[in-house]
Amino acid sequence: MAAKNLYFVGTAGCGKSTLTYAFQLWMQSQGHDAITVNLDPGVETLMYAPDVDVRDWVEIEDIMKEYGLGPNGAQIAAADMMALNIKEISDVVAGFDTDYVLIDTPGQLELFTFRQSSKIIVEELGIEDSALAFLFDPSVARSPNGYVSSLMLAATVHFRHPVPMLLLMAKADMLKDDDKELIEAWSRDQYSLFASLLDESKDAQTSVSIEFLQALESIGAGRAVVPVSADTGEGLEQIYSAVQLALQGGEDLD
Ligand SMILES: Nc1nc2c(ncn2[C@@H]2O[C@H](COP(=O)(O)OP(=O)(O)OP(=O)(O)O)[C@@H](O)[C@H]2O)c(=O)[nH]1
Ligand SMILES: [Mg+2]
Repeated sequence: MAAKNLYFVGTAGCGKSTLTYAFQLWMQSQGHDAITVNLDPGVETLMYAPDVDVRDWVEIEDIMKEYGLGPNGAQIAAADMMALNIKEISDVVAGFDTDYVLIDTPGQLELFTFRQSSKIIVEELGIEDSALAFLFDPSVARSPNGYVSSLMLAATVHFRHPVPMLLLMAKADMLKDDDKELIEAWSRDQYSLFASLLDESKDAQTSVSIEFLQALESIGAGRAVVPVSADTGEGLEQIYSAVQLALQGGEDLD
């Protein structure tokens, strides 16, 4: 049986790397095999030792020096070089006997979203068995307008990578209970989100948010957002069941 690929995706600093590792530890504590793959060629320090590390093939520092590029240009070059090396990277990943491959993606979300190289990477690693975990950053998504922007971003990523996608509210431990309840209500029921948008001091952004929200609904992007925390372990089990459901019709690995 092919391993399942789960990509942790989201804006810079939203908690992708920490959650990738926390989820690996949780999987292992439940007796499931999971390896981690670092797809971020620019990361300087990681809090875990990835089983497969793209920096073994491509390193930002070297690219900057060799081609005289700045950090962003080098990221783009690195993404293309990763795609050129993806057969070899994918062979190394396939060499592990594991149920799950947890993939930590770069903070430059636009690279993963818009570059053709990332589509090549996802395909080569096995698109059939892949899912995305899109992380909302609570510092953005706790306001109604920020929540709608996060949904829009998630919808854009999903549009580019049409595989099952889970929406996660990262760092849920940082949210006050009241905020968490409100966000859960928004995620269950779009009318409560409409109500909160209208409650906020109404400005030009509010009407745009409402229009976008209506558009998102009509393309079916409204879905539950699961609160998760790498710190407390909240929601990790739900990530597992949601991926099982999405990729295996709900049977447990065991
Ligand atoms: N309180 C809390 N902090 C967290 C959690 N997850 C991550 N953090 C903190 O958020 C910061 C960023 O975490 P990272 O895991 O490096 O985020 P990232 O999305 O991988 O960052 P980039 O790869 O640079 O885009 C760090 O200071 C983490 O300690 C969490 O669940 N709760
Ligand atoms: Mg990271």
